[in-house]
Amino acid sequence: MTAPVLVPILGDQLSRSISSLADRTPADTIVLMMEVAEETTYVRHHKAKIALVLSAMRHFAAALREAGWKVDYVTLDDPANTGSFTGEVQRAMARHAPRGVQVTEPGEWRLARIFDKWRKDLGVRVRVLPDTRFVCPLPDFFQWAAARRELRMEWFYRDMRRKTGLLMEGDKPAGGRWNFDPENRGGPESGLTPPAPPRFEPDGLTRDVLDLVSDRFGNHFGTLDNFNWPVTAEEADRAVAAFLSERLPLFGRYQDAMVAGQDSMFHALLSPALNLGLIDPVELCRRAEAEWREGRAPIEAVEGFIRQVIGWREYIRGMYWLDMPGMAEANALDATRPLPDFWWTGETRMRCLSEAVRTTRDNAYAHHIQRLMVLGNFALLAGIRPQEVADWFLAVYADAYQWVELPNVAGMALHADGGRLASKPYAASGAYIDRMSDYCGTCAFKVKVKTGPDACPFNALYWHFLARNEKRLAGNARLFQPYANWRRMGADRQAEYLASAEAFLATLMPAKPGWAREA
Ligand code: FAD
Ligand code: DLZ
Repeated sequence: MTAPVLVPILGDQLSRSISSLADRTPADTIVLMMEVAEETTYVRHHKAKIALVLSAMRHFAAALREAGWKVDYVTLDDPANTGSFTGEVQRAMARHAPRGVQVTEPGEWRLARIFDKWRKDLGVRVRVLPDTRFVCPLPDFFQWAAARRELRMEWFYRDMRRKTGLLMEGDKPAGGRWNFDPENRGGPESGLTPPAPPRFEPDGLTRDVLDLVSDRFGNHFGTLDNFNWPVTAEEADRAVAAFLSERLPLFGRYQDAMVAGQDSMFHALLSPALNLGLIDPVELCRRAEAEWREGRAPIEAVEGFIRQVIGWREYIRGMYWLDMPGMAEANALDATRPLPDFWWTGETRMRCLSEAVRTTRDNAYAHHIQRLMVLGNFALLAGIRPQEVADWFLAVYADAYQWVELPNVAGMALHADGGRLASKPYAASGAYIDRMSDYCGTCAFKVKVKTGPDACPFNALYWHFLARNEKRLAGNARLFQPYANWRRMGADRQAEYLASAEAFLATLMPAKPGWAREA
């Protein structure tokens, strides 16, 4: 009998179509799946994120076995577990004496470097295959980027529409426009009650994992009480069906709206399953397109959704691999303030922020506008060090892997990349949050008050941010009007704003070390 090929499958490679298995047959393949301490703690992930990944891994292994594959599965509580991918691959090599190792490229830079070492050190041929679960192969993205001075998502997205044929009529965009964003800016309306997401009752495998996580990671951020993520492709399919029929029609209109206590609004809640590989993104978009073509959802909702998946998600991934490793260190605005304690405790009188931290703790989820315009906006205006913000985002969300988290944090939210990803910083005062949410009415701070101890801190922080970054940002054409307003307001008013912002910033308590990474 010929020696087998060892195929390690990582926790976010749970797709039956994964490239590392595509040319293999069960007869001479050993699939290796590894629960390892290094992955569970390289940042101290939210308990629900660890539970999701481990439960989905165990279900995937069971499905592979049922389909006839030999799966060597190392559990976290195996006494011989070395705690690292490299240690576990070496142990598996001793067990199976494979003739080669075949693996799909990883989603994070640090693991790509580890795979490079395997190529040198393992003593057998190591094939690293492209991850084909994206519309845009990385070499194509690099070529696209090399041909342009400005790397705007909009142009990339149109290419992805042409490539997939999604929402196309020949070479023209369906509905006559590429972009329906202007129709997608609805604020919260009173009495808005989005349908509850479907329930996924934990089965035996998930219950075992929940017990393991609460025993072993009880001191990590977050709760397991509301664990409700799909952990198999079948459950993810049910989540897709529920989204398409119940929430997609209003997804566009309320995409940017925030309502206290409504943690998911009309969002898809599909990013955890998409990023694990339980859903095929193009197939998902084809199903969304059918909702429009068959008259069940309006074009603005469907276009808005498809833009997120084949536009933003693909573009973000391309930017990550294009700009790493520099992206992890980028700090174009020289932001040095430590992350405030309330990002972990939720204890702040700012209602928008306490709501965003609460849903994050309860669900390992916050929707996009909470991440961008509440948390991200606060970190941008307050000048929090990007690496601390990135660690927080990587730790707390069920969908967070560095390839998708970091460009969103460093590029989109914090402008730490100097504007490579977003043509202007997403900076906003309290008025924006008031327009797009129902938070401000019962907030301890007053959104209409501009300065002083009762004023919404976003108001003065906004001008503080513009003032301290004037040399860097005043030349940005999209900030012409805000800077004109700043200059027109006169020295006394400017000084009031700056003093008010400084007084607020002085109240921020830095987070204790050890929340996101071992102290
Ligand atoms: P919906 O709003 O329903 O959108 C549908 C899908 O579009 C999502 O499932 C997601 O796959 C995709 N999508 C939408 N926007 C983006 C985007 N900007 N980047 C990539 N994909 C997008 N997304 C993650 O998957 N992981 C992260 O770690 C992550 N971190 C973020 C950090 C910040 C600071 C910001 C501003 C955004 C981040 N996002 C991240 C993007 C986005 O907020 C989430 O994808 C979205 O909230 C997931 O919820 P949903 O499935 O309900 O999405
Ligand atoms: C996120 C995560 C966690 C918490 N645990 C594991 C694990 O034990 N084993 C595993 O294979 N993968 C895990 N993952 C996902 C990896 O961290 C992920 O594959 C990399 O971050 C690359 O995106």
